[in-house]
This record gives sequence, structure tokens and C-alpha cells, in this order.
Amino acid sequence: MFKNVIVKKPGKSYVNGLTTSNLGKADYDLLLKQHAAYIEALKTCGVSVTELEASEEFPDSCFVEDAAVLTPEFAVITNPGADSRNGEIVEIEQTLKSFYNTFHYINAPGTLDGGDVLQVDDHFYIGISERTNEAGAKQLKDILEANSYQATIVPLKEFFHLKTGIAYLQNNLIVVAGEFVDHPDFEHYDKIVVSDSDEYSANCILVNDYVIIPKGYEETNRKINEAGYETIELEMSEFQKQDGGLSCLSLRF
Ligand code: CIR
Repeated sequence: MFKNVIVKKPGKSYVNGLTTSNLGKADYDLLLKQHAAYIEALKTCGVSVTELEASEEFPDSCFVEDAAVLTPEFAVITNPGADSRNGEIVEIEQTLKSFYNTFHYINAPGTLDGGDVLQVDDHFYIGISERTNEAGAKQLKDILEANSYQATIVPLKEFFHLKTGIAYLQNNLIVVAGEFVDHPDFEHYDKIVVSDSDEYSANCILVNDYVIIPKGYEETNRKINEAGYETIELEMSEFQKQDGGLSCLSLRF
């Protein structure tokens, strides 16, 4: 069970942040509404929410997941792969000090974004992407393996981050899209397969008794319901415009 989440309010500079999408400029007022709904959904899931103030100097800093990797025993402060985002780790480490005593760090030349890390019980998958390099992935693997976790490094072919295309629910069940559908590393899982046109909905999050998924993906929603989960659907349009998904917006622990 997750007890806590950390989220961060998007600043006005959000609309000028990093993106590869061609979905247009984000609408800041709508973005704030969507962010508030995200926080409400998390509260419905029974977690205590720590909300950090907006930081104009870091346009992408609402995507807090990229700055840390958390286990019940320790926090790993990442070394985010985008220069404009690297300074985000300072506030996240400071905030996590209220919750954690043990910290590990990803150090240069290693880079790593939390969005490239998927936890499946005591096994972590670490993507190598535009943001996470081999050295960063290897550092995290070593930290995890030294602490009784298993870790597998997965070089990505197409996805932006590992979790852009995969989520773990429970009981060996994963939600997968694109390059992960037939990927040998995920062969032994039961799968909810998301079609290419609905790929964005593969980034969903299980938070205690609910799966939070983006609104507008009926087939994914139905399949998750059929697997026995209650879902909460959220409008995510303004986050999608900046390459962000549901998992990126919180640190859950
Ligand atoms: C970025 O390019 O870093 C942000 N615009 C989006 C980050 C999304 N984070 C994630 O998928 N974990």
C-alpha cells in the first residue's frame, strides 16, 4: 500500500517546457484544473499528498517522478538527462528527507530519469532512453542489487521513457503498448495489450485499490475493469502536450 505521494504544482513556465509532441501549446488554466483533479484522485486512493509549490525556473518540474526512484527502504536521487531539468533534484531530495534516512545517488557521467524505471514487486526494469544512459542504468542496477532487489536493463527503441509504454498492476499482470508487446523481457507476464492508437493509456498507475488511467481510452478502461480493478479516469490533455503522463506527476511510496 502507498501511504504518501509527492506532487508539484506546474508553474506558468510549464507551457515553454520540453516537448516532442505536436499537440500545440498547453492551456495553463486547464492544466491547473487537470492537476487539481489528479490530486483529488490520489486522495480518493487514500494517500497523504505533499504538494510542492510551483517553480518558474524549472518548467518541467511538475513531472516529479523523474527526480527520484523510491523503495520502502531508501531513496535514489537521479541525475536527470535533460540539462534544464537537472536542478529539480535539489528540492525533491530536500522534501524526501522528511520521509527517508537512506539516500543513494546517480552520478555523472551517468544520467537517469525516474520515468525509465518500472517496479514489479522486487524486480526493477530500467530503460535506456534519450534521458537515461547506460552508466546511469548500471549505477541504479548496482544500488538495487546491493539491496536485495533484482534489476534488468532494457534499451528502448521507440518510447520516450520506459513507463511511456508499460505499467504493472498486480499478480503478474502488466499493461503494455508498442515495442513492449512482444518484448522478450516481458514475455512471462500476463498482458493487457494496448493498441497503437491508444498507446498513451499504457501509462496508468495502480494506487492502492484504484487504477488511475487517462480519460478517453474506453478499451483500456474496460480491460482493466475486467481484470478486477476499479478505475479513475482523468483528463490529461495538457500534460500529454508536454510528453507527460500519469506516472510522471507523482512520487508514490
Ligand atoms: C520532459 O521532457 O522531461 C517533460 N516535458 C516530460 C517528462 C515526462 N516524464 C515522464 O514521462 N516520467
